[in-house]
Amino acid sequence: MPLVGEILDFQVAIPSWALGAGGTRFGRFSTGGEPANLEQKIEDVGLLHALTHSAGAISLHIPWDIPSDPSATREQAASLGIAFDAVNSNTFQDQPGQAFSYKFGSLCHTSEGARRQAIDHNLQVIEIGQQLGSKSITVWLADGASFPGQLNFRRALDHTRNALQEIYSALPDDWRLFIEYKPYEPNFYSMVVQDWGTSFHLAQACGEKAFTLVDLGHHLPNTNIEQIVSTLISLGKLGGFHFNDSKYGDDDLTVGSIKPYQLFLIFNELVYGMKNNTAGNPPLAWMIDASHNLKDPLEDLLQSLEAIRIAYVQALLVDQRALANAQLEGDVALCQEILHAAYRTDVRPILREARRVKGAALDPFLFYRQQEVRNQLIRERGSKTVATGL
Ligand code: PSV
Ligand code: MN
Repeated sequence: MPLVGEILDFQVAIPSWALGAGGTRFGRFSTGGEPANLEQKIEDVGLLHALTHSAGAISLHIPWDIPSDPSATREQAASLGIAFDAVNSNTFQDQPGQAFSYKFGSLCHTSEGARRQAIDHNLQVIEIGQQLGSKSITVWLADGASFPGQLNFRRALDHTRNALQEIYSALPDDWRLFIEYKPYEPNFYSMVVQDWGTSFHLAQACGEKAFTLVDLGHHLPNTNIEQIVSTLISLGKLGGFHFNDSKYGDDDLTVGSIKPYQLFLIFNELVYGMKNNTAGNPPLAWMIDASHNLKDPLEDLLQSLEAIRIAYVQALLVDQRALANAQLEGDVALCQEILHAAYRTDVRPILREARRVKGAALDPFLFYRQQEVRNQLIRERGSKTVATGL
């Protein structure tokens, strides 16, 4: 079957914080059987990978996931075929015993001591990542202001740039630095790294191993994300992706649950960009960054993994030559027909075949339900377990 080969190597990292039931700021409803420690989180990713053969990596958040014995953690992951994707730093929460508070920011803070502490934390995250075999760090900053006048924009950006440059200078040669952006939340008037342009500027100021990371939920409604993707790849500065879906803001819903056509259009630009990679953009880091409080988190991740692969295969089906011709002719209706022909193709048999080739479950979601995996986890781990993290 065509295309099966192209998707066999397509792996998406699972974030450690999506394995437990998520919450909103109003409530959290445990499903039971959630992983209570790093070992159990890796077990869960191993299960997802065994079922799908598409979740071969985990992304850790420090300090939520500090390994007590890194080589044992590494061995456990390797035995399940799991690699360590980007490590994520956390300067958006205060930790017990820390000298300075991040209430008014971290890398942008007016206090040199707070900035130093946040930089040192990122350096420690790189060290932990090195012990595990990660090759990248993702920095997302909650820094910003909720009221006009609270922050001097220019000074905040200068501090952030200087701090990121210092973190970048400690980056091992074979590592990459990903800089995430977000227009609002938790700050509601301004965020220091508010958009892809600011992230791009910071990545440029750091150097060739620094890249912009696009989180689908980090855009104002109706933003043309596929166009951002196209621009960043053409500049050679797209580092990776955090997949989720949303109706209004950073809703962190299951990938493809609200706007599957947008997801397809994004993949169309990714596929086109990577096949016409004139700026030498390195391979992208793919990760799911979704979490909410209604579904079984593992079922939710299975649905997200499937949605990502469906959009990817559909994008591979776009007749790029015909599309280019139709664009040359100014045949707008035909351009739409070509995109829709790919988008409306049922590619699930291709995914099933890819899983069969790799010995994974033909229908992972159904298998998970039939085997009553959640009940097994509840029996093993208890019904009141609470995942660490968000
Ligand atoms: C922030 O909204 C974000 O997308 C960043 O990637 C964080 O690291 C992650 O969510 C978890 O808080
Ligand atoms: Mn994210």
